[in-house]
Amino acid sequence: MQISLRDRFTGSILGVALGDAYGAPYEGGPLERLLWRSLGLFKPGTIRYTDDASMTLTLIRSLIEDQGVHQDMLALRWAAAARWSRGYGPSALRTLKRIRRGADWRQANIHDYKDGSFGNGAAMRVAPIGLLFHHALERCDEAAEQTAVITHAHPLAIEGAKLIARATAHASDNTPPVAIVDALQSAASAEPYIERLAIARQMLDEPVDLPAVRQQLGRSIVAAESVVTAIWLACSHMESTFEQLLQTAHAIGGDVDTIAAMAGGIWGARRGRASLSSNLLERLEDCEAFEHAAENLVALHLQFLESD
Ligand code: R7I
Ligand code: MG
Ligand code: MG
Repeated sequence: MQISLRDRFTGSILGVALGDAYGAPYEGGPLERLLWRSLGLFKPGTIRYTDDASMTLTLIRSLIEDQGVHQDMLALRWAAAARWSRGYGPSALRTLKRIRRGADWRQANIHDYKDGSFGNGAAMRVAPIGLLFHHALERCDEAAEQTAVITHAHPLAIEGAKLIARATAHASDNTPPVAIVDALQSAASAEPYIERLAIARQMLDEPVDLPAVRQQLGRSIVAAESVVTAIWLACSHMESTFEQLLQTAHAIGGDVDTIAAMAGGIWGARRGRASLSSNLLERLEDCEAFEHAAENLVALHLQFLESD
């Protein structure tokens, strides 16, 4: 079956939002879960998304408005949209608040950690870059880095964002799962990613072993301990339903919303919107906004293709 570009873009962005929203109630320890269960119930019948999908949506709107990555504008837009109630990473929220108060992102991003944060916050929001530049992987890398560094200057956070962007790009080109991991292994340069991608590649040939996934790939909010987990999750569930992917994300535990969001973006880019169930979509907060943004991203992609 032919899957259109529009179906792949909307599938990917809705995949991010669904993974995030349906993963959030399972994230972290008992206290975090309790807090999210009360925050997440703000509208009856609606599943609330968190920082992962919020920053993804703002990134798409910024790409459209600015006709590409404009770092200073993007920093201001992310800062303006940040709300603690969306469950931001602690340092990321402080960085965005500093930018909101007038600090330059080039200083704000190294205030808490001198080399910058190595959290997974840069990778969780990068799917739009993979879609927009899926025809030009070097530009994809460059744009992923430009978006990452605004809040996450650490090389491991940046490489994590590049890997998720590339994985999304390959998936949107209909690359089969094993070939996605092979391509990422050739692209990776930092040891933690090279090692984990080799393990993930091997795991694709074996039955799913969740304790091994948790131990060897990781499940934390640190980029190096969640990016490859998400890539494995998407690639090992490429022929499964989205609900099955979510179920495995819940069972892995840890940073569930983010692992499911990153995996959901990759899965949706290959499988397309038509493979997402309407049961899940019906309850997603702001579902139309994500879909509309993804459609605008298709138009920008086509515009870039024409001018190349
Ligand atoms: O990376 P970030 O935006 O967090 C994203 C996560 C996702 O799970 C979201 O769903 C949301 O829940 O948060 O936020 P940061 O605060 O930049 O980084 C996350 C955490 O990584 C920090 O709070 C630290 O615990 C850790 N961390 C570091 N620890 C020591 N040294 C990040 N960088 C460092 C570091 O340099
Ligand atoms: Mg989150
Ligand atoms: Mg998270």
